[in-house]
Amino acid sequence: MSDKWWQSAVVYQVYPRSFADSDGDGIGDLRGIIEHLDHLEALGVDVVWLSPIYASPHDDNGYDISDYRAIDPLFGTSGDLDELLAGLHARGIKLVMDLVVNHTSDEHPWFVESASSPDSPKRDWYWWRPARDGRQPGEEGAEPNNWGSFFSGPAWQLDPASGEYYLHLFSRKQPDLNWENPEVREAVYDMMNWWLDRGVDGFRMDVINFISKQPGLPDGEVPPGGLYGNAHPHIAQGPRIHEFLHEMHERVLAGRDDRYLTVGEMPGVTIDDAVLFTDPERGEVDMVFQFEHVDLDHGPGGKWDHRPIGVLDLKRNLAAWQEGLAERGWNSLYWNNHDQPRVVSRFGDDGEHRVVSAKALGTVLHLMRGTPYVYQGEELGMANVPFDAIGDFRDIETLNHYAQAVELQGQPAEEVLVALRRTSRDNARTPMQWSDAPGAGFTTGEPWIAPNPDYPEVNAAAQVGDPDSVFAHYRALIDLRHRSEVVATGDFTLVLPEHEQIFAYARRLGDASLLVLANLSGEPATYDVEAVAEWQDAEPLLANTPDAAPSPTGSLAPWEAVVYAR
Ligand code: ISL
Repeated sequence: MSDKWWQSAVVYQVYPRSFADSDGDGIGDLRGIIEHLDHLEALGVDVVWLSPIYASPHDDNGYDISDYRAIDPLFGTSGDLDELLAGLHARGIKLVMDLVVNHTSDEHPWFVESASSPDSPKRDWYWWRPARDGRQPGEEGAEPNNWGSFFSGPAWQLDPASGEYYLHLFSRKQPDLNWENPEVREAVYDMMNWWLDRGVDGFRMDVINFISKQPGLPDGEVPPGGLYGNAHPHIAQGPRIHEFLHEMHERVLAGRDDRYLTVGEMPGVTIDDAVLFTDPERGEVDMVFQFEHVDLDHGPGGKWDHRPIGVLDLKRNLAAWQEGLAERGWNSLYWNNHDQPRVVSRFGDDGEHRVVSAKALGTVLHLMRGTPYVYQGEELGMANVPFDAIGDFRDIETLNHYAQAVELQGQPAEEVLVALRRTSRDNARTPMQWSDAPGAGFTTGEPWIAPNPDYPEVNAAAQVGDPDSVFAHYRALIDLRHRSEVVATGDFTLVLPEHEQIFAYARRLGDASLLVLANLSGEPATYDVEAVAEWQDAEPLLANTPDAAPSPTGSLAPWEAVVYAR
């Protein structure tokens, strides 16, 4: 079998605030997750990645942490976490925690102490800088450099007491830690060891490729029509990034056994970088989350500027990653997480073809080489949300963008809302749809964000026992990865590479091979059977329609996906 257990594993992401609410306060919690462990077991996943449950002011739904070792009372107690861990382990499921150490909350005692005085022993734990030369603190344009925050506005916040600014790449309540300071690194490694000693099985590392900043923090390029300089080239894959990640690996994971999983979230990471980050010989991380395939539909103006893309764009990009990490390193595979709009609405068809397109997209993703991630509700084919007005959104990135675009830049509100409906992170954050009960079975109270109105139709209760459901299809895909060494570790070759509707590929290992054929369009598709002659006498292994042909015929119905094995 595979040499690493995670090569044949599937990870399920739980966003606790939106998963299940056990106490009726409208916010998901740990006991809610405990109540739904059967769902995860039925799906057959191997690992749960739990988004942050630590003490937090919740400016960014827990990605702003004020105590890394405490459970936020909103989510439960430390005992609840132990019970969750035991319940998962009893079912053979591992628990991977979210590690958010590019920044802390501004309410973390480290930052409170750092901000207390320029002479504080922790002053240098964060990025404090005086006003730009010749400017008075607070004056327009006095920020130490021109960087914009990823959540709109400048990336610097003035502390009036000292007259200095601190850096925050995200919200002003998320000051960036200074990883140049060895004390900061030690404190983080200590905390990581503490969690592993407590029995968790690894970490998903938030924007971990941002921890080494370009010394000098140079100004960024201002894009046309933009208000701020782009920080990204000066913070991503910075000069010491490999050193820091290797040191972290040495200090935390190297002395332990092979049961752990580490995945680095890395916006802007390239294939060449990813090979270095994930080469096992280098001892950094097991795999990374890359963003190229989910950024393809972003125009020059960024995530709110939609650019239509086709099947060719998508499959060329995914194939390039398959090929790039074929010899060294490892891919993670995902369509969705708590930051992305729902895949069935984005690359599928959330109307007439919702079920079949959700299954087709699941099929092409899960049978590539890499470790697949399923985001809560994806296994039900949950779709984007028809948000009515700005008051329906909750996400800080979304609300800040709206305020900047409409109030500051004078863009028409209705136009901005169109972009938010399409791309807002809140599309992923509405309650998990458990049943057709009021509140979608998520809560008996008032949910913190309204459920998608399609819940009476799209929900777990309707799907779990139904062999034709999206859930059943995801379960079959997960099961196939567990059983098939070709799926886990076989080679990848794109088939019909120039086809504009069909995403097809072969996986090969020794004499065994597998053909995945998927029409990712709402029109019938034809193709040259000669190109797949090798599978004429193969067996259909899995399909998303009841009447899949016994061998490749040269045509596929809209959104039809079939897998042949020989
Ligand atoms: O892509 C981005 C920056 O290049 C951001 O849009 C996005 O926030 C990025 O994916 C980082 O996400 C992670 O860190 C954020 C948090 O809000 C997200 O929820 C998290 O997944 C800050 O902690």
